[in-house]
Amino acid sequence: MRVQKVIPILAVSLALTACGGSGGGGSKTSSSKAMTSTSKAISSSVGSDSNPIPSSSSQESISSSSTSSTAETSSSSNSSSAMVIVADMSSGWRGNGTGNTGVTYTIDGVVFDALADNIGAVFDVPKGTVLEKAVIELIVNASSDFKTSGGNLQPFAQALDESAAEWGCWAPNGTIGNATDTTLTCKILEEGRLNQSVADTKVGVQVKPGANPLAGTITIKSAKITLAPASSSSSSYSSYNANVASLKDLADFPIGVAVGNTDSPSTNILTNTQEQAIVEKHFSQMTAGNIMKMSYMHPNNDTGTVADYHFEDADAFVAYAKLKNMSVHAHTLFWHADYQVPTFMKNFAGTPEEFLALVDTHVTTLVDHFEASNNIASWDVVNEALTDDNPSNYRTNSPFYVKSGNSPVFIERAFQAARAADANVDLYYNDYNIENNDAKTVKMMEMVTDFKNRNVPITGVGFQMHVCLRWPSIASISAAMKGVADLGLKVKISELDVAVNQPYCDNYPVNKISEFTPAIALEQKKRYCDIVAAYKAVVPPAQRGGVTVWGTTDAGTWLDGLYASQYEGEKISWPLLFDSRYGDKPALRGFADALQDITCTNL
Ligand code: 9MR
Repeated sequence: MRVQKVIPILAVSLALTACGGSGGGGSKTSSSKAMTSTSKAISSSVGSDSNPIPSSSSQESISSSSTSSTAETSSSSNSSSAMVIVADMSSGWRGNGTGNTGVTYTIDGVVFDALADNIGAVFDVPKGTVLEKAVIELIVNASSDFKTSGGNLQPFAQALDESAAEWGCWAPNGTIGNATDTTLTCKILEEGRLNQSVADTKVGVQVKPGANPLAGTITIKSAKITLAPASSSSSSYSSYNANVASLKDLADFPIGVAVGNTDSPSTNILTNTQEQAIVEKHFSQMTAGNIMKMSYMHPNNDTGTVADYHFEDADAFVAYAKLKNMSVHAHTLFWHADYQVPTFMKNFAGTPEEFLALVDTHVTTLVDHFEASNNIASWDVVNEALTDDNPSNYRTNSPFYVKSGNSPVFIERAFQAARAADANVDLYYNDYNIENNDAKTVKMMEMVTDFKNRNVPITGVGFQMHVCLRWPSIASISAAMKGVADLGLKVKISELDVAVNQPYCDNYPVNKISEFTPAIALEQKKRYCDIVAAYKAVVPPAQRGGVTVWGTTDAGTWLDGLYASQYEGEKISWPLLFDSRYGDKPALRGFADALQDITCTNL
C-alpha cells in the first residue's frame, strides 16, 4: 500500500470577493465518472474577505497518514510517496470570474452559481509548489437546471499573476451527472509553467456555456491535488549541470538573449532576479522581446513631434543592459504584423511620397534617440517583409507596401534613413524561414544582392532561426547563411530556438513528443551545437553579428502561447537553453561545445 503524505490546505479565512479571473479555451475531454450521492444545501456560512491564501508555512506542515486513497499519478516505481494537497471544504474558497457572486459553504461542499461563462470557484496553492504533472481531482455535483442548460465544466489551474495556466481540461455536458456526483480530473501538462516561484496558483472549476443560457449551481464536494513524484517530472534535466561558467566568454561575437520587461513579473528582466542572474552570467547582448516594436515606441502621430513616441520602457531596458555590460540589438523599426502596426500607420491616407516622409521621420526619431545611449549595436530595420510562398514575394498586403504606392521602396528608404541617423550602427534585414534555403531564401538573396549592388546601406541579414528539432537540415541552414556571407554581409542568428514539440514541426502530431526525456534533451543539445558550429564554419569572424536565443527559460517561450490551441492541451515545446526552473539544459552544453570547437554529440 502506498503511504500518502497529505498536505492540508489550512485556509485562514473565507473569501467572497469577486475576483477578475479569466477564462480559457480548451477542448480536451477529462475522464469523468458519475457516482450516486445527492447534493443538498442545508446550511450556509459566509465570512470576511481577508487574505484567503494559506501561508507557506501551512504547506510545510505536512502530516503523514496512511490513507488508502489512490494516487493516480504515482505511476513511478520509485519509493517516493505521492504528495497530496487536500482542500479544506469549509474555508479558503472564493468566487472566480467577472461577475461571480462568491461561494457558499454547505454541508455538502462549496457551492457557486453558474451565472455566466468563466464563473467558478477556486482555492489557492502557495507558490513554490511544483504543479507540473499534478492531477487535480474534484468531485462536483451539478444541479439539474445546470445539466439541462447544456453547460460544461472546466477544471483548471492558473497563476494569480496570470503568467501561466492549465486550460486543457474539459468536461462536456454529456459527461456531467444530473444532480449526481461527477469526478473531474485534470492533469497539469504544461511543463514547468505552474511551478510558480513568484505567484500563488488558484485551482478550481469554472462553467462554460452550452446551447442554452447557463443556470443552476455547482457544488464542489471535495478537491485534491496529487503532485507528481519528482522523478516523473518532465524536466528530467532540472538538475543538469552544463558546466558552462559563462557562455559569452566562449565567443568573440555577441551572445544574445531576448527578454521581456513590461510583461508579467515572471518575465520582467528588470525585476526577476532569477532571470537576471542567468542573463548577466551568460549573455553579452539583449533584444527586447516586445517593447522596441513600432506599436510600443511610436503609438501615435498626433503632434508630429517626439511627444508621439514612448521611450520610457525601452530606455530602462537599454540602461539595464548598459549597466550590466550588454549591448542591445534593437528590434524592430518595421514589422507588418497587424497588431504591431499603430492605427495611424494603418489609416495613413497621404500620397506615397508623404508616407515615405513618415518612414524617414519614424526611423530618424528612433535611431537618433537610441544612438544617444551609446549602447545599440544593431537594428532590425525591417522584419519579415517577404512571403512564404513559392516563389516568395514581398508582402504586397502589408500596409507599408501599400502606402508606399504598392512598392517595396519603404524597405530601402528605411535603411537609408537609419544610416543617415547613425553612421556606425549595424543595420539588418531580419526574417524567419530563410534558413530553409528554399524559395524564401532565394527572394531574400535577390533583395539583399540588389541592395548591395545599389549601395543601399544594409550591414547584414538576421536569420531568426525558429527551427524544429529535426528540420531544416544543417546543410540547408549552412547553405543559406553562406549565401549571405559570400555577399560580404554580416550574418546574425537573431531569434534562435529549437522547438521539440511544435505543431508545424517534424510531422506533428504523428511524431508528437509529449515527454522531454533525457534522450530528447540530448538530441536538442546536438541540434544547438550543430547550428552554432555551422554558423562558425560558414561565417567569417568579421561577419559574425552574433547568435541570440529567443528567450531565457522554457517557461517564457513564445511558442507555447502561440500554438496553444493546436497542442491538444500540451503546450510544451521546450525550445531554450534553460528549463522552467532556471536550471541548465543539455542545450546549453551543446551551444558551449560549438563555441569551444568540441565535436557535437548527443551524449
Ligand atoms: O516573442 C514575441 C512575443 O512575446 C510577442 O507577443 C510577439 C508579438 O509581438 O512577438 C514575438 O517575437 C517575434 C519577433 O518579434 C519577430 N519574429 C518572430 C517572434 C516570435 O513570434
